[in-house]
Amino acid sequence: MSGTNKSDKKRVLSGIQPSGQLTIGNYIGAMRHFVEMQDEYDCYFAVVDLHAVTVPQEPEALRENTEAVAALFVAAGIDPAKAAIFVQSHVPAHAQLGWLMTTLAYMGELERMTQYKDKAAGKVAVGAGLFTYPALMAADILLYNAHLVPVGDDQKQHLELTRDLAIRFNRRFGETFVVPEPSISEVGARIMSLDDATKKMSKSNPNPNSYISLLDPPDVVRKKISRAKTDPGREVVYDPANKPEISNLMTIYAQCAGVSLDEVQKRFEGQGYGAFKKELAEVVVSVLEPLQRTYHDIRQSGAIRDILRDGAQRAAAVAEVTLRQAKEAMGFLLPQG
Ligand code: AQP
Repeated sequence: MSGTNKSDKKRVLSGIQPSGQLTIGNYIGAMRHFVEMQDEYDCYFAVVDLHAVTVPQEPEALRENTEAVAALFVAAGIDPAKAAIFVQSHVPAHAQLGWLMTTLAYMGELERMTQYKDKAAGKVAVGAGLFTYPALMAADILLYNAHLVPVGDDQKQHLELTRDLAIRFNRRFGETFVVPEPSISEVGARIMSLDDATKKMSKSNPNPNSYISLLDPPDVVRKKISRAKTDPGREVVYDPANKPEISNLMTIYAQCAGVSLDEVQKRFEGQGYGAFKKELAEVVVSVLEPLQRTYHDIRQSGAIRDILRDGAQRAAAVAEVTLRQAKEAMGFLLPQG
């Protein structure tokens, strides 16, 4: 198999788009799992800026968000000495293999992607990059021959397409890529909006009251949680079908406090939504405060650019080997030297 690990550790790859300020949904669904995996696996975590530009981005905001996401990786506990933290566009192999994957993906497959349908809905002009996004995401993963990809539930369909493309490539051109497995946790893989529990919490939602940003000051967190929509009644009971709003808030509590949903339910028995929301706000603040302190220290130190330079070098060393193997397998005449 190509791209075999230098170490015996299995590989992990995941990415987050710098398309806004990261939310507690990104943290619970993805980032905290990155931290848990970094000791056991050979990890590569990317700020996927090429994905972010599949919808319009303000240039200054994109630059700022790219550095902010990288700093949040570190603030959340990813150790750059263990995991390579890098910016996707700093490793040109992503765009190159992305193009090759676009040639393998079928229109019908891409048309079925629910994220594309959601993001394109109601838009007069939709960029072609939004449509081919899953082919680039497949390239991101396959370049590292990643065995595992920690993601939230919304990325499951893209992961299935990545597996299909890897299998298709291997059948057509010979064994080249590892077929990756998604790593999706049972609880917290889909945190919902604070104002509508039928919608996923998203950093690009124009209503800031719909999400808790990882950089929201404590008082903003308290205000957003006190205003979060709740279901009729007052019982703090986990019942996603009939009480989706309170069940979502209970999931956030459980994930931030490190307790089970059962424990949350028992703890707030007979207390009503008001008391629960007050404690929820404090639990969230207790996770965010230390993370924000580290974040501001890292930003002030200016260390992030060095971390990203080193991360890109480590990532490119792996990605370029795989890209070369894929191109060779497809019949490209490779440049000499
Ligand atoms: N609400 C969520 N609950 C759990 N996990 C989530 N993720 C995103 N939202 C939630 C996971 O976070 C990782 C990074 O996501 P992304 O930035 O690549 O794009 P996304 O999935 O489209 O996330 P957003 O916040 O909704 O971004 P925008 O608004 O730009 O589209 C992924 O693993 C994702 O599953």
